[in-house]
Amino acid sequence: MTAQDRTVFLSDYQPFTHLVEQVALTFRLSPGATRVTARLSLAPNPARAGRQDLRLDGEGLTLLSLRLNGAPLALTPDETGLTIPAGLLPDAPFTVETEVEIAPEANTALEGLYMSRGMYCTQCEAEGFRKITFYPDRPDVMARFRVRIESDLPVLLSNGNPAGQGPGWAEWDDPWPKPAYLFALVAGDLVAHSAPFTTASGMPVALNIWVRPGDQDRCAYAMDSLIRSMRWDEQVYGREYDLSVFNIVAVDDFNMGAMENKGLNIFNSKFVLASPETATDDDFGRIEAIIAHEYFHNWTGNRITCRDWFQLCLKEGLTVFRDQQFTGDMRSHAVKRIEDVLLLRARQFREDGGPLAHPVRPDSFVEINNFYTATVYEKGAEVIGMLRRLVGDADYARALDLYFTRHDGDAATIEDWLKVFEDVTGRDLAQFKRWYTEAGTPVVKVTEDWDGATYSLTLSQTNPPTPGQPEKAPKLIPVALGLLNPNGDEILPTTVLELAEPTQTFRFKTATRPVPSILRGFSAPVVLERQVTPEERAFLLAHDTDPFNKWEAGRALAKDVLARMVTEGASPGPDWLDALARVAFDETLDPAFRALALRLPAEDDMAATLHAAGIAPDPARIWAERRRMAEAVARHLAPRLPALIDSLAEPGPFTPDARAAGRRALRLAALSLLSRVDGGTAAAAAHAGADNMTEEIGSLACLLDIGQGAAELARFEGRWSHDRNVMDKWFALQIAYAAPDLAARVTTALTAHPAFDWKNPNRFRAVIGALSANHGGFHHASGAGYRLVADWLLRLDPLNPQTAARMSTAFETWPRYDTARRALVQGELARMAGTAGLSRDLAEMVARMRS
Ligand code: 0A1
Ligand code: ZN
Repeated sequence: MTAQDRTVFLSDYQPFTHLVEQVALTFRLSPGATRVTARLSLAPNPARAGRQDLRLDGEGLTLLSLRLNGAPLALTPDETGLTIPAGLLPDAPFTVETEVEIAPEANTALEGLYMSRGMYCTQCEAEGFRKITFYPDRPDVMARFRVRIESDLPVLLSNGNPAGQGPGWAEWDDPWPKPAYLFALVAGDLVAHSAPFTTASGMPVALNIWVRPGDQDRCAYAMDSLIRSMRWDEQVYGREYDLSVFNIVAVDDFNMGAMENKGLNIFNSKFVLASPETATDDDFGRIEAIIAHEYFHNWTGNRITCRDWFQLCLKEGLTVFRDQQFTGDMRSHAVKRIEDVLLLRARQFREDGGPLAHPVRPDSFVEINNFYTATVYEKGAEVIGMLRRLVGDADYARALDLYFTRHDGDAATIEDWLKVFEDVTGRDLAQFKRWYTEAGTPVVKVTEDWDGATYSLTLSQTNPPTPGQPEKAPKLIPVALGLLNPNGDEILPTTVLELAEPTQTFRFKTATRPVPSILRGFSAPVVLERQVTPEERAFLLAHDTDPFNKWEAGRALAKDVLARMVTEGASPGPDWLDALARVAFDETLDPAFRALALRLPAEDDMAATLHAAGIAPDPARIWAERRRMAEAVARHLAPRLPALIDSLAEPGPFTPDARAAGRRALRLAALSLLSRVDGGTAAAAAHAGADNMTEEIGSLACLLDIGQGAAELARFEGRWSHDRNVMDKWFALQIAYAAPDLAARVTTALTAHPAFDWKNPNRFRAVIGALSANHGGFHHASGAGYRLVADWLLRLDPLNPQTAARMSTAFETWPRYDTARRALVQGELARMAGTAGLSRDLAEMVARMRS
């Protein structure tokens, strides 16, 4: 069967034939032979006329017994499930009981019930429940679950509220109807870091973070983040928690970041465990954001879920948007926005501009796991940000209240979501909906004119073709605009222009020619094209009152400089270097912002930019020129760097708050520059004296970047070999900082390291993912980078198709490069496609990238 034979279409949606009122599950846990009994209370669905067969999904299950209303049935399942013919089914409510056997210890795909270092855990989103028992495994089938777990392990957890326990067993009852993808079970030798919480309306909740013995002293930050998330959702969205317990479990083997199972979130341990010695500021930030994200899903995802998997952005886009708001409130809105846009451009624009482009709400898929993408998540969040800007904060709040009251308990759609905004505002959102249904990043061209009295701004949009969508109608694009006087005063505060036509002109009365600040706050996920002089960019960098556009001006300047270095062999001029220095040493600016301003454009970003300008990027040259740029900046700033570094030293013990983290980020940015001129002296000293992981690894990176740090690397390994999450950093760092000619060789050497446990997704990503992200190394002209990544994907695929498929996106950018590199990538894609037994996951990805 080819990948395409299994295509699922949104247009084929039909409600399920039956309703599931109640599910009773019993698990008798055993690594090689777990018994699962399921008792489903069913009734015909009145939404489906006539008698219908009952189709239950089930994969890899050994069926031991099957009963209908208590009477044994002799039916044989097929490869993907079990059908009970309509003729056998009563017209009234009935029960189906099954007993199956599964082998969690043999489950390397980490989907369904599996084992991670002696502990049982589950991952059911999107379609993992069918690997546990026969069931209608689709999100619009919502049922009440009662679960009994039998095992000698001390901690036995499932969704909902505890409903009794004794030696060797525990029961759980979840009062909230839920789809099967939110089911979870954990059993293990675990300890809890616990805290009490009382909801706004006075309901007590026991909060527990379950970890392996020895890790409980690394849960405080996750717990603090959880409590702040719960309070924030009450205060900002009016949403309270709804069970007597909230459990989080940390597991070492996990395909993704974390999972929002009702009342029992399961986390990749790297997004829970943190101490100053083991976690960087970035880790602390990610823990806070992911804890919030999963918690926020309790309302946006669980109480209101998705009708079908095409609606994935309904829960993911909204929940990402909410976690972004939360982080902004906790830390800095300006810094958070810049970081989010960097990520959006690096991942989503890249996806949208290549063979894997798809709409925020796709209309077909082969394997749904392949659609947990930057487009669904990050662009899905951008679409909500645009909607909020268009309707305003007050109507956004009213629309969300209506969404929660109207759809609580529903499996909803994007149409339902947009309808609440239409009902609250009276606006017709038909044109806006194209953001959900059409892929691709719009390009907005800007031209302007000033006649002495009126300033005219003309905006034109083009919507580039994407796979399967050659033609597109114009979108509704909110363009936030401010106008500045040449003296820096703001003459028009931020105003939202609505670009709805292919071309529109907006006019403003002004007696001076203004400097426009366009797309403030990155008000729409578009590419802005405008001829701007370096002087005007420098002016905006110095004077823009919008922090995002202030940063963006500096970014655009740096990209222009680097582009000219790559294409013309130019050198960074004093104007740009001075402008950068002014920001770097401006004490009135947030250190975190200054650190971001000092970050040079990424190589992959430069490659995309050159490609957009019609130039085939040369990765080796981009790498070399970017280094030359860093050296020029370092020389220019050098005299003032030691004082800056000293002034940013944090007195007293480490705190993970945003203020301290921002100071460390700027200090490390300065240290990295200084290393290029002092031979690494300051970085080596900082490394030797580091008392936290941010400084320890940050200073080590400085050394590796200048070809030093061998002794430090060895010491680091000796010190941290017992800690998996820290050792992931050790693996990744060496590859990230390897020069293009060496990257594949360094990677190969590390894959021979005894600690390279490639079946562990975190370790696999730390090594193979790091090579994919090393632009010069991955795209090396020899093809060694491509070959090595493809080899390892082929090796991982039979064991863990989901992670193999996800990581294959490394190849999605091939159309940007020269014919030789394209041929090399096509060769690897063809080799993968031609491999016998390729998973559906990887086969779909490879097929999409080849076409
Ligand atoms: N819903 C989760 C993401 C997720 C999706 C699939 C998974 O399967 C391995 C795991 C997690 C989230 O958005 O956090
Ligand atoms: Zn999510």
